[in-house]
Amino acid sequence: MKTRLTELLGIEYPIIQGGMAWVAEYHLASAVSEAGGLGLIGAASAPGDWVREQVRRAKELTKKPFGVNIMLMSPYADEVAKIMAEEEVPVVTTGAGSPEKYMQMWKEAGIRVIPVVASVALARRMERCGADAVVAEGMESGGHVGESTTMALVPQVVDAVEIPVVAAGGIGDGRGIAAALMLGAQGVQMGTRFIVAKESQVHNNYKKCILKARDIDTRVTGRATGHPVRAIRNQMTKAYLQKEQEGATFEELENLTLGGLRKAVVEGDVVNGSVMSGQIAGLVKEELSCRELIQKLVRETEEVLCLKL
Ligand code: TUI
Repeated sequence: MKTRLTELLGIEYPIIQGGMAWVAEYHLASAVSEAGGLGLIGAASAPGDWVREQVRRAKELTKKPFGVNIMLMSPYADEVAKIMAEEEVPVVTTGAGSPEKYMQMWKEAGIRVIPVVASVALARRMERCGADAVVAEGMESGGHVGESTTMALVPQVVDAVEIPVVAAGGIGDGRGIAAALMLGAQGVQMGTRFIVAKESQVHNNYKKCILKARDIDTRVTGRATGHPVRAIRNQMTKAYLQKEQEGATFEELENLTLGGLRKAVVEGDVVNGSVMSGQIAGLVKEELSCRELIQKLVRETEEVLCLKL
């Protein structure tokens, strides 16, 4: 499955594992890279020391390329950005903002930079400032989401830029990967599917929640605060949406979600925590190792595209 993305990154398959906050740590990232995809460590809102340690652990477990996702709203973003250059991390992806101010430093360190974008305008800006590729992420994805769907966003970004485009949001199996390639993407990024991988260290309650979710079980909270976040519906999303409708203040709403993801991932509190997940949760029915999963995805994609002999 050679594409411009596999060539750019030196990986076997055009499959990136999303750099999900709290979920994407070095065990998962290194397993995905070892299996021929690109594994990412999610720096989320963690301090620099934690991220540096994660990077060093990943380097011990794989000699293949891996990356780090930097969540640009993090108070530690500046510090983590510098560590990327010091540790010569092969690939950096970014989310929830524009990484323009770090671009020169990363390019000088030889890092491949792949910002996640939710609009054509940001994709163009990222290309102009030197991005090597972009991830075009539709609102079917879990966590912080934009406005457009993957089906609408990806071909528009593909037409707008010359650099490779990676599709994300709503992709859960080989049919989704094949569809993304048909839209002109050079690869995919998948998050939710990897939460349930054997190597994923998330609490078993979180995995069970995704395994039993149906197509209609996610909700987007925070549209009113400007921080829309998709998660599996539970007591927290219900209370949040009710308060949001009643015109609650930003602080009241933030208090409901504060630390919610950690609560769900680490403590397994899937009732009051934030069980971030994409809309494809209903497609996820089994816990596989990263190698089994990636092999299955590649097989399914080839079958759909009739590439198999
Ligand atoms: O970043 C994500 N997804 C995330 S980050 C996250 S951590 C979090 N935890 C609790 C509350 C809120 C966040 C969970 N999920 N995806 C990448 C992404 N980036 N999606 C959309 C965007 C985006 C949105 C606006 C990127 C840039 C942007 O505007 C930047 C600009 O300057 O125009």
